[in-house]
Amino acid sequence: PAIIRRQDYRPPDWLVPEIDLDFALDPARTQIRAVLSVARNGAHDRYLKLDGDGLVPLEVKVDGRPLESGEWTLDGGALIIPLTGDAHQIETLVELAPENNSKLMGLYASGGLLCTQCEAEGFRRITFFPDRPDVLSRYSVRMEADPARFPVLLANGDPIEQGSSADGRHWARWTDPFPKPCYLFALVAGDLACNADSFVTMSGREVKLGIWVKEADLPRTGHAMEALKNSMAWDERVYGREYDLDVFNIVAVADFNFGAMENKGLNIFNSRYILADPETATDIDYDGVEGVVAHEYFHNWSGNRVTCRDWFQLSLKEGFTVFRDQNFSADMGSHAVKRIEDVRVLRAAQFQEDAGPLAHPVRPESYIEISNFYTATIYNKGAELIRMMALMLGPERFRAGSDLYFKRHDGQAATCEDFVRAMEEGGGIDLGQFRRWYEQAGTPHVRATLRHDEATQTVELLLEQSMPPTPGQPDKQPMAIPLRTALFDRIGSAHKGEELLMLTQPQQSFTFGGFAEAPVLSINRGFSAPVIVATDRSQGDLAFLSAHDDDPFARYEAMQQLMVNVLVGRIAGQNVDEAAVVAAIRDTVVDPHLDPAFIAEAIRLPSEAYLGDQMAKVDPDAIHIARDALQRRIGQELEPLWRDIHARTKANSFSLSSAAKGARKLRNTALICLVASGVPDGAAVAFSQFDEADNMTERQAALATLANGASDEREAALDIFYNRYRNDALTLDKWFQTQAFALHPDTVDLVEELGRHPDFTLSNPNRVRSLYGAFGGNQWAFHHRSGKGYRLVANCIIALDKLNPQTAARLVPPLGRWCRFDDERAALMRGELQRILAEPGLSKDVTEQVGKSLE
Ligand code: DPP
Ligand code: ZN
Repeated sequence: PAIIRRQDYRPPDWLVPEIDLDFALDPARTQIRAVLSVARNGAHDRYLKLDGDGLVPLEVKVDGRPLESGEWTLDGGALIIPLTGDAHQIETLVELAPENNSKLMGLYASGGLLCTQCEAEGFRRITFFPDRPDVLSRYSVRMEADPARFPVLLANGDPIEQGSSADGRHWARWTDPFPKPCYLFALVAGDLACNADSFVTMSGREVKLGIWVKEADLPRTGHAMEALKNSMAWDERVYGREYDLDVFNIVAVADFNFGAMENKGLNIFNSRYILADPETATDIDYDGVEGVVAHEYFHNWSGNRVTCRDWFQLSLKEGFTVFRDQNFSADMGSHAVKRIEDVRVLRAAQFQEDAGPLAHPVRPESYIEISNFYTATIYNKGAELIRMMALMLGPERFRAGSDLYFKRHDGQAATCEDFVRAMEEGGGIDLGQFRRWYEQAGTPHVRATLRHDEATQTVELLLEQSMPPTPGQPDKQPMAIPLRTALFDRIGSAHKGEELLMLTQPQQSFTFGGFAEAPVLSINRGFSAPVIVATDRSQGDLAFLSAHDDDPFARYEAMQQLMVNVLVGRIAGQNVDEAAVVAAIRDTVVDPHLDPAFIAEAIRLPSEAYLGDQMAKVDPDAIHIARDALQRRIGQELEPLWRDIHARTKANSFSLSSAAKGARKLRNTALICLVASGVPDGAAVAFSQFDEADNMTERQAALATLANGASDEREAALDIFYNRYRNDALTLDKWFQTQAFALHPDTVDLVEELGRHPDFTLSNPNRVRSLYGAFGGNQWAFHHRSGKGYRLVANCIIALDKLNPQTAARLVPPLGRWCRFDDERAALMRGELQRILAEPGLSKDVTEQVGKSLE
């Protein structure tokens, strides 16, 4: 397949200032008439090329004149038309069968609805068009459909008129006054109910808000609506950004490749990020709804008003928008806990990506299939880059930079470089070296060594940085790394003030005076840079910080590092002091000044995958055994504490307050510890939590705890859960996911069975992710030494690729991590990758991911 390169970018040959679309909608046979006004862009004699994917032109007209079949050609799906003038009107007619569209790209059917997904390149599956984000057009859209099956007709922008046609069908016209790239086009037709509300913007305009779902789901839309209104107010307050249309609609659909899509004025969501009620949604789900609603709303400015010049700039909108939604969620809840959660995601997804064969820069240089680049690097690392700039600038200058960015590029298709330049000029900073963060893939490593000199009462902090090679980038230049740092006095348990150290050289040292005794180093506080820091701090130092650090992230990090050292040491056969971990956990749990949600985060053992990341070669079995044993010991030694917490965090009634959420989080953690201790009534306690809970957070946590064990209660709870939720797809996903995640010796066999379960289907991406996606993240089970786990996932990829290549390709990365494992496992993993690659008719999505994974 062809490789697309960033350096080959050329402005479009033809622009399309206006497009008029007419959809005669029907699941089996939809006709689409498109009228494009096209304008030659600059002086050239190149023909007009309109991208198409699987389309057959039934009619082609130029300026109203029908073309003979020899007057146009198809080239790899694209429609080629030679034109003589500088401006013409092009009309095409195509026909589609949305109900047969299993890729869920373009126009497709989901649960009786017709809907669209165009990002990145789905619009070319709807009509012939220059499908690239730097072609911006004004859209007018007419939809016509059977009013019984499709009473609601929605598109981008504002509704203009509607009516009935003579043949009993009905129609509606929507126009969007803001020029947009075609990836932001959307329409929805279906039998939908609306949660209607409104928002008055900062300039006093009233915006009509609608969340459209199946009638039965209406009671589950309240949280999403609250999140939307809070997002609108937050973007006005924090960024000065006001909504710009008179209506804002959101539609929830069951079958969706992404989490959601920011189409102008008509966001389309995976229903899992809209629907929530206490019976079916966990607190994590509630937070997911809030965060994704905010994310898509924020795209209205960072993505839509200012869009991307080309797909290499994807992080321009995604990194910035993730940064915005992270800060919004932090403001809605706890900054400390949100930061810990975000860093955990970054380390689990992005650091692994950076360390493997699919590593790529935040601004990639090339791709085969752009769908493969909706990655943790583009999104989460991209957000960290914005966060570092915001840190270096401070809030006022960062705001000045973002104001300049929006002002300068409103209505344009911009680049990452445009953003950086706006930050430099608006904020007043030189980001010359910082630009390498966009160019170099891989996670920087920083080694920090503290040397104390008693005679001069000074300390020298030596910082060294390095960056491992990544595909296509054997040698790296030093990065500009902002490290928030403090030095703690052991006696007073305080520091003299934090400093922001800029590490810009391969090696650099910083000297601090006034230390009669060697202080304790607190570094990369708040996770100020997305790097891996190694220090020479003792377990005693870490225990000290886990009790005294006033930066919550650094405190959490010290605790985690304390645990990592013990576990990795134990796996290596060293003599380790587990008692120190138990003591630190006890001290944290009983600290009355700490937020229960923070406590729950801090005392959680590092995941098996994170422990694997700390080892030269991952040994999944040894990691599981060591972690399990430490969890048991923590459970046993502090058993009365866990019983006490579990009892006293039981709430009388459900609430979504931070206090109630924190209590549930701590209660679930206490349950894990208690059950891990092996006490005879552990499973009974878990089962009664499962049985008595009035919310999904506690019910699902109890189920997950039981699923790790082998009790009778395990089977009972799984049966009850299944029977209770078998008709609720989103909740049934949790039943699959909990079993696929289970730290249980038979998980691999169970996943195989579940793949044949009558409720399992490859046609719903959420269901696929809840089984095979979750399983790929279960290190111990997936890496079963038989290789069975690899085979299961490979089988799924091969089967799914025929239906939905985009979702199939997302299952590849766990198989691509073979070089991190022993030779036997590596050979088995490579064998499966080769088996996939040998499959005839493989999509370019999967071909790219598997091909790179084998290199
Ligand atoms: N819909 C995806 C997102 O919002 C891609 N833009 O991130
Ligand atoms: Zn996004």
